[in-house]
Amino acid sequence: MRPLREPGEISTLEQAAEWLRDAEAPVCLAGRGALRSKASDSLLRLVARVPRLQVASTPGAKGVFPEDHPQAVGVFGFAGHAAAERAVREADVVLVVGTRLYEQSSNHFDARLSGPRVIRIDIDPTHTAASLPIVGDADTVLSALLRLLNAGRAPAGTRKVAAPRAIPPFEGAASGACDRLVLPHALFSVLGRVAADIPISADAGHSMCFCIEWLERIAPNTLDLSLDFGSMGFALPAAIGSSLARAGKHAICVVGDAAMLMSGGELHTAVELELPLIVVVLNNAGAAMVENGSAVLYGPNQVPDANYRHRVNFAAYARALGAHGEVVCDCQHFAEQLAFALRRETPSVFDVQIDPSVVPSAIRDRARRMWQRGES
Ligand SMILES: Cc1ncc(C[n+]2csc(CCOP(=O)(O)OP(=O)(O)O)c2C)c(N)n1
Ligand SMILES: [Mg+2]
Repeated sequence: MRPLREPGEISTLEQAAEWLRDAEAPVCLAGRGALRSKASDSLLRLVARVPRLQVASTPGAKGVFPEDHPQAVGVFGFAGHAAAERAVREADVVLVVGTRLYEQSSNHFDARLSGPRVIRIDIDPTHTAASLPIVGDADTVLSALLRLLNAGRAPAGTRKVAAPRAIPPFEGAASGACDRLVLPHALFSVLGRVAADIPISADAGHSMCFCIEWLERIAPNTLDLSLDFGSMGFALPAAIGSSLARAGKHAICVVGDAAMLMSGGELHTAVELELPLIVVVLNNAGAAMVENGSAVLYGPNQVPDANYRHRVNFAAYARALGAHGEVVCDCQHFAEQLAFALRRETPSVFDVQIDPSVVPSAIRDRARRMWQRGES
C-alpha cells in the first residue's frame, strides 16, 4: 500500500467522514484513478456503510462500481445518464475519487463540482481543487475513511436508496422486435448480458456514445474507450492488446464502419495470432457522428454529406482476411452468433446493419452545452 502523502491528513479524513455521516443525499463520482487503484471493493464497502450514498462513474471508469447495484446511478459526464446528473446536482455532499474532471468527466464542467462540500481524493495534488482536498491513492484513502466510518457513529439513514436500474434492459430484444435493422439499445442490451465479463473496447463515433449510455458494465476493466483525443481506429488494436494481455482470451471491439476502414487491416494480425477476437461493426454506411453532430450544430444539409454511396460488406472483408464473417440484421441472430463466437478460438466479425435513425443523446447534449457556453 502506498502511504498517504500529506501530513495532517487524518483531520481531513475525519471531516470527510463527518460530512458523509450527516449527509441527506451524498453521491460518489468514481473515475479512472479509482479503477487504477483497484478501489471497487472499497466502494462496495462504503455504500454498505453509508446507506444513502449513490455512486456514479465517469465515462472512462464504467464498471468500477457495478451498474446493476441498487445504489448505482450510471455514468456522469459525456454520453451519461440523467439519474447520475440529477444525483450530482441534488447532492449535499459529493465524494470525487480519482478523476481530473475534464470536460467529459465533469459533465461539461458542472457547477456543482466546484460548490460546497466536495471531498476530492486524487493521487495527483494538481487535481484536488475542491472544498475538501485529500491527496493520496484512491483505495488507500477510501480504506482509511471506511475505518473511521466503521469506528464512529452510524451514518444517517437506515434504508438503502433504490435507484431505478441505471441501464434498463431493452424489452423487445428477445422477441426479435428489431428485424432488418438493429436498434442500438437492443444490441447493447444483448452485449451487456451475453458478454458481461468480457472486455470491450469501443471506437470513437456512435460506438463510444452507445457503449457509455446502453452497455451495462458490472465489473471493473471491462470497457476501454479512447476518451480525451477520441481517436478513430483505436478499438480493434486495443482489443488485440486486451486479448494478448489476458493470455489470448476473448476480447470484443465495437467499431463504426468508417473507423473499421482505418485500422481494420489489423484483423489480419488477430488471424495470424489466432486470437478469439470479436469485432462488432456498427455499419451505417458513413461517418454518422460527423453527419449528426454537424446537423445538430449547424442545421441539416449545412455540411458535406458524410454518408457513403457504396456500403462496405465487412463480413466479406473479414473472410478475405481469414476470419469468420457474418452480416447481422436482427438482434436474436446477433445473440446466437455472439454465443457461437464466444466458443470460437479464432476471430469473428459481425457486420451489424445498425438503425441509422437513432442519434446518441450525447451528440445533442454536447451541442446544447457548447451553444450555452458560446463554444460552437
Ligand atoms: C483519427 C480521427 N479522425 C477523425 C475523427 C473525427 N470523427 C469522430 S467520429 C467520426 C466518424 C466515425 O464514423 P464511424 O466510424 O462510421 O462511426 P459512426 O459515427 O458512423 O457510428 C469522425 C470522422 C476522429 N475522432 N479521429
Ligand atoms: Mg458509420
